[in-house]
Amino acid sequence: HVDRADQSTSPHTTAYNGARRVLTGNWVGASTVPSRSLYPHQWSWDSAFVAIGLRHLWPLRAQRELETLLAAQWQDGRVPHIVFNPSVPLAAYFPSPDFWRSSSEGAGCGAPAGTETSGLVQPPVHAVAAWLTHRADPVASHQRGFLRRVYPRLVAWQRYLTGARDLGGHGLASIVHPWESGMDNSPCWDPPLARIDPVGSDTFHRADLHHSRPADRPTDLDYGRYVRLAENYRDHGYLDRDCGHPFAVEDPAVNALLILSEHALAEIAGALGRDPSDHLVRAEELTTALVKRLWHAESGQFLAHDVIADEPIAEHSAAGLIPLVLPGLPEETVRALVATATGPRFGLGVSTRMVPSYDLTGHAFDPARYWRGPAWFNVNWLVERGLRRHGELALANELRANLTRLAASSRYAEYVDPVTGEARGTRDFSWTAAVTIDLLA
Ligand code: 2M8
Repeated sequence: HVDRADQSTSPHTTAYNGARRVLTGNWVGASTVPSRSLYPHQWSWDSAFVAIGLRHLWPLRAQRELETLLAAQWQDGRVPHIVFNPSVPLAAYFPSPDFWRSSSEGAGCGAPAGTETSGLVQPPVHAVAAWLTHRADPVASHQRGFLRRVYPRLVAWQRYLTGARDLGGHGLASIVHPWESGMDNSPCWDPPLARIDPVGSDTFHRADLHHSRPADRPTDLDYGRYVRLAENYRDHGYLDRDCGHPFAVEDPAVNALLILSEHALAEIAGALGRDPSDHLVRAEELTTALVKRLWHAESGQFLAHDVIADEPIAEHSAAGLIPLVLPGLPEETVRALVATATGPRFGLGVSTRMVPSYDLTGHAFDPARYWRGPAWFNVNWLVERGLRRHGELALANELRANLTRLAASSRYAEYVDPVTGEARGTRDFSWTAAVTIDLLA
């Protein structure tokens, strides 16, 4: 810990204080919005990253963030990707609650009756966030029974993913919509999305374009396909077994975070005096499946697998580097991932300041457009942890310095140009602030 009193004007202090201001401003009473303008509800994996930052400032608020999200969990175990705030006007975000109609259409899956949510999920970072939040103030956590209350919910969430969502039959979780990856318009989804007939762009109204430059966002054609897939899921009651998912992909980042969360559940079980071995066995089995199914030695990284076409998706995105965050990977896999991160596709420490979301040399690379090239702060926080875990300290330190500097200079941008660091998307973005706090604390 750095003595902040002695460093009142240092860039470190400025970045930390700015990040605290963002998290203060985006707190809405029982949770945090990703952005006051663009995303005025609660998002699932955003809240996990937010808790990881909040725990350094207000540990009870971090617990509350996760509890609010988990209170909207469905009885089948899914943690919805958006929990809607009923006081926000419907027109503020598309698709709004009247599109998802979770409390009625999702009733067969045990969607809550009193809260409106989406029917999709997002990457499972929650057990990791819960464990880190507990560790920030174990006494207060224990007094409130935090772990005891969240543990069964987190277990049910993980089991939903390894159960109903094992659509490929190899033990890995599948996503059924690009929004579930959190990396909405990644070029990885172009091949499986090409099979989806888009709805007309005159049938919906995008609220995002009121708050962000169209060149920084997905296209109307992307949205036409997102809407088609979400409608299909809803119209089948969000039942995975009935819906004949037209889009099903095993994503390396989602599965790596699932495994990391299983390790966190082992820690939580241990802290609760329970036997952690079931979680450790599952983590090991999932790691074996991940490497067997998604590792591509010739690419030097993991690739997503299209479950419907039953083939790997030959696009290189940062999702394929995120398994670096895991313990228990084969040593040659770790070495190859570091070589890929620092090689021509991602340029870390050479041509980029942060890992781009997509291959710099790829045909679809665009340094401005959302998940098709810009660098994202949560992704880079995961890469930083992975580099540090595997002893790449110089690279990790450089990435940490770049990340915290760019967060402040971009006014906590949603994403930045990976080469120039120019701010993109919205500003005062919660997870950008949260991971900055975590790296500076
Ligand atoms: C973005 O996704 C939402 C849909 O969920 C959107 O574009 O409207 C993604 O960047 C996603 O990863 C993120 O969780 C969400 C809120 O920050 O925004």
